[in-house]
Amino acid sequence: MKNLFAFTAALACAASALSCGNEEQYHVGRLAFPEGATLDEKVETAAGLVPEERQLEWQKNELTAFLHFGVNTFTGREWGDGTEDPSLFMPTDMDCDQWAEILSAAGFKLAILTAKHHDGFCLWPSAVTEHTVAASPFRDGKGDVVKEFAEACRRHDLKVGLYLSPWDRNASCYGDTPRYNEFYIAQLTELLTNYGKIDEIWLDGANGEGPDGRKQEYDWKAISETVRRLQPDAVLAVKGEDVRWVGNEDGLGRETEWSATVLAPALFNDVTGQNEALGIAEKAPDLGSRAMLEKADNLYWYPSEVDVSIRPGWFYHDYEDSSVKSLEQLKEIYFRSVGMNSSLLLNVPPDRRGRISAADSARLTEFGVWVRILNSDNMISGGKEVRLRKERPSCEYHVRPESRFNVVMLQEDISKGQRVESFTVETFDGKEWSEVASGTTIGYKRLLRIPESEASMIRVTINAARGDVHLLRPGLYFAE
Ligand code: FUL
Repeated sequence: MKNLFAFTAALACAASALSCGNEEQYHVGRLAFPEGATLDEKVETAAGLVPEERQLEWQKNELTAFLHFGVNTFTGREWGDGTEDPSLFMPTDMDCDQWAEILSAAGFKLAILTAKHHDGFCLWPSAVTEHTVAASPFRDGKGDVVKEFAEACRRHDLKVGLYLSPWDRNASCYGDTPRYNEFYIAQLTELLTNYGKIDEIWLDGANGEGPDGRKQEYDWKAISETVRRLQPDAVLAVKGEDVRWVGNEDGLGRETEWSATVLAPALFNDVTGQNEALGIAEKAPDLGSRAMLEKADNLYWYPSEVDVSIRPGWFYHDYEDSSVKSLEQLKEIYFRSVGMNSSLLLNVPPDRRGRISAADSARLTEFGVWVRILNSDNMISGGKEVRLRKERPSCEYHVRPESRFNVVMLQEDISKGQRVESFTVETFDGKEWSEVASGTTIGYKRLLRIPESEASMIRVTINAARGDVHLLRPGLYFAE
């Protein structure tokens, strides 16, 4: 097995527009700072932290859909208590192709289904519990929602993700630590073995006590090893070590969002206790500044995912049909997630028929059209990836004549790390340069909304960075 903290690869820096003489030191996934390192040394080391291949692929998805579906859909609750009768689960007209078709057409690349929520009811016929679809009237007890979902996703070019709640309010072994861990790994194994390629496993953080107040200690190491063994390309989210919960459920990313963070995923925190030592959790406003690097011993590539529901609740409730988020709200969420170095995980819960409701489907279609138009016409002419060094930290790009734009898109090549700490964007109108935007981090993607502008050139200047900056060709777009 790869040594967790010492997997350092010295890779030649990739081709860039500017000369590229030096080699850069890369650390894949995580690193430990050398003992006694000064802040400057830590900053330099941090610049070389790069994502695992699976994290890099995940980041490119940008739009992921969440599908909360289960007994709560039929009880009207958000958290079931595990005593629900499986016969409640009775979608009258379930059609996973309808879900996948709508999501794919709206530009989503991955969809995550709640295979099991906190109530413990399994949407597949798990062999280790009777609390499953097999005990429901759905398809005469022969149904398997996970199977139908996975197959439909593949028919519509969507990657497949599954939510398997660690907290289980039905399992009698919950809280009996070794027994429940075995039970949970058995369920995970079923999901990772019987449904083809899985791209994301979502390990929710909510949990309460088991019967008689017993507290469950999860075996994150065994969970992670099971996923690595059975689905090496899948990312593990939230309690997993590949993808981080942004810290709220409102669709709000951070202005300053580091993918190289001092927040240790549960698996590694169990070993280092770094989060307690630093006094941080997922909600902390600062997870990666120099001040945090100074205090930390370890750094993790742990990019942010922004989860939010298209409705007030995570599960479908018909009384919320008139509270579906407006297109304006979804645009705002897009800029605050995809536009702030995060991935958007938008929940669209199927209704009691087992279909995406008309209201949600209409809104998703509008949103998808808006996203497509926004990204369709880059008004920069020419230009390519550049490596910006300290001595020459800016680059200029020509703008297509007679272009009107109000969004600037910046991207670092994160396969070479996340380094920008402060930047400025200026436009040139033929006579003078004017600043139109500025910010702190860029990372995988930064979208900056600016007043509607015209220009013959734009200039991006890096005011502070942790090393040479690998900037991809920027974008200028017009958002309706
Ligand atoms: C939370 C859960 O408790 C909610 O029910 C929902 O699944 C959300 C995405 O995560 O922690």
